[in-house]
Amino acid sequence: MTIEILQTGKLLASCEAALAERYAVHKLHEQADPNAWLAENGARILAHAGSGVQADLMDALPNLEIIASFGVGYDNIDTKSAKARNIRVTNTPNVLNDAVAELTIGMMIALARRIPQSDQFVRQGKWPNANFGLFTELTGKTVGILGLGRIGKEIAVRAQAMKMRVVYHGRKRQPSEPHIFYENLVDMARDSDCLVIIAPGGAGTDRIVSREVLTALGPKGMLINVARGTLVDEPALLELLQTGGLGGAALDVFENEPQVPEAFFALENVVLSPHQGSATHQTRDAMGALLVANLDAHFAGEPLISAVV
Ligand code: NAP
Ligand code: 8YV
Repeated sequence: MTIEILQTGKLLASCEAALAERYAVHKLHEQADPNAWLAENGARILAHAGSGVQADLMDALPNLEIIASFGVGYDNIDTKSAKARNIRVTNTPNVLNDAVAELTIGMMIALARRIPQSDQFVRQGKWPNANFGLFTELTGKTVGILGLGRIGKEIAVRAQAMKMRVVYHGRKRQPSEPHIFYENLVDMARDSDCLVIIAPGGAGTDRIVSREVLTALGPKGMLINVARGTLVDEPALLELLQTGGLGGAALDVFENEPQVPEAFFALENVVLSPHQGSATHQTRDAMGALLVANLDAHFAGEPLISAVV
């Protein structure tokens, strides 16, 4: 019997090809009337591949067994509802650690040295008439990592290689880690030159980087967010960047992606990126392969490789 699975959005081509080889794949986003399609066919669907599954979709798929998510963060999946319905949920951890850590370091240097702005300076023919200016060096600075998890640890290694001091905040101290632990995020921000956000999104971290945290980071402080926009009080961030209360920000993620408040575009002290943390061929292929491997394991009756529920 061919197993029928559902996509609700486009996936990476290599991932879609691998799914199509193994399963009968239905694409809800290509249906003229998705609700009518669900009413007629929803009961045949055993798996969802992609991301962003809420309780109403689970209700429309009464025989759903597994949600295989593309990405490590699963804040856009209602895991509580999934658990209540005995639906398994998998994600794609670890295979993206290096790519995200690389982008984080890249954005941190880009912000400190104003690399995007200097590129524009040269392209716009301004160099013959002016010097671009002097900026900040990361060597010897302290980076506070909010979320010293799988990716956070890879960022720490790279920051140390750049002769930075690493400190961290999380819900608990990690005794095997050599870095100083801060129980209080405001205190860590006050003692840090750069604050890197790499903790999960969701209710537990909503606006955890508050106005108070940003103010503690201060007029010379740099915020680097590669986690989720929801972790930051975005209006406060914007205001502090505009008024000099915060030194700068490098942002890969935003509260309402892909919409970015236009006021950011006018600021010289920001570096913006369209959620590119894991966006390399190598990493995205590995994420797709892990998504498929989780589905294969499930339908073979084997243990899941990376289950969150
Ligand atoms: P992880 O291994 O689970 O690490 C998460 C870290 O956050 C842990 O150290 C955890 O420490 C800390 N944390 C969790 N809840 C917290 C809270 N309420 N307050 C403070 N710290 C908390 O996750 P990961 O694989 O490194 O991924 C982290 C996140 O990065 C993902 O969830 C995703 O949202 C984001 N991400 C973004 C991109 C991108 O493209 N920009 C790519 C991949 C991932 P404690 O348990 O000690 O609190
Ligand atoms: C996205 C990410 O999932 O893994 C995560 O949590 O944020 C990213 O890797 C990826 O951009 C696919 O949408």
